Amino acid sequence: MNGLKGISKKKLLDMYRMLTKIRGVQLMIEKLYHLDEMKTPVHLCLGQEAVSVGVCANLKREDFLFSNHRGHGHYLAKGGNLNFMIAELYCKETGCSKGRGGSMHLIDTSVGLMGSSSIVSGGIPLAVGAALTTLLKRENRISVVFFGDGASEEGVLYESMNFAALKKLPVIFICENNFYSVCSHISAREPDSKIYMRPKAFNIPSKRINGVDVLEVYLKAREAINYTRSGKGPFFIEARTYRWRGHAGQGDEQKSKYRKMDEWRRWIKLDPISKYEKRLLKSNILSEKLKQNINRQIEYDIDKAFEFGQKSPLPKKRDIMNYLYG
Ligand SMILES: Cc1ncc(C[n+]2csc(CCOP(=O)(O)OP(=O)(O)O)c2C)c(N)n1
Ligand SMILES: [Mg+2]
Repeated sequence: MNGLKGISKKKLLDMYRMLTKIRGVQLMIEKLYHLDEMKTPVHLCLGQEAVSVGVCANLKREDFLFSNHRGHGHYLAKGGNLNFMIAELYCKETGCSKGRGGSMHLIDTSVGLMGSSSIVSGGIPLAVGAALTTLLKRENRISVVFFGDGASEEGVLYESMNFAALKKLPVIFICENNFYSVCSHISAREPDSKIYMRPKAFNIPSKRINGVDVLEVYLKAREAINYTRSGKGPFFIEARTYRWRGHAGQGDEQKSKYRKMDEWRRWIKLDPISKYEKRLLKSNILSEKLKQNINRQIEYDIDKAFEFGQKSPLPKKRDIMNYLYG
């Protein structure tokens, strides 16, 4: 049965579940972070959930994904294991990076997450390299990289786009433009903030999209992914979104110092989840009962994941040299 805009009911509900899951996980991390048991800096993606969900809902397990420091939503939406992600935040042996990476260095090749990098823009050339491998091996998968507006100011993006366009590589660049790099607004950093116009200099097709509307993200990402999967080369998406909290950690005590408060309030009202939820309820795709069941299940899974993370063992001292290369 068709739901909205020709998208199946199952897909619509899967996206609702994933949005709700990512939101719930972020709120729980924020709630428990002050206990100082998660020995890792955290960069919450509250407010930005629709970009991860809308893009990844179009990807296959074997597609490569590269992420950045704000990567919880990317990992979960790609099919990542919640228990393993939370254990990683507790730096436990059972974490997806065996407790060696923490929040900014998630990796799980079993679902195609080839790594998240704390080096701003660090994932971009890796995604292009992975796309080159795919092309040379004639495999049928694409490579996708998420990065921020701040990363779009790094020179490596332009080298990477040039090479990707030259070789028609199957790579999709997703820039999550949340307008801030730490505390600097984009208008204080760039003379012209039309990020999506820059790929055009390399003949890479690009689009600016509304990153708080999951249906728009899903549909526009689908177009981009179909284009790239069919062998036509790279595609670039600038998804405009907003980070609700500070750059790192809980809350945002500094927000009135570097943000305009009416800007903040306007974006909070554009909450990607409540708007989507209302739409689903109105179209009878979601009922109050189903909503409650979904939310209850997610709360249960989140509680279990935190319990798993807390109770899991730390890596052993004798294994300290494992996974080092030199
Ligand atoms: C190469 C490099 N430069 C600077 C930093 C410090 N730094 C960490 S996150 C960040 C801001 C990145 O902003 P953006 O790419 O927009 O991502 P967002 O935090 O907004 O999601 C900076 C400057 C870094 N980690 N790596
Ligand atoms: Mg940013």
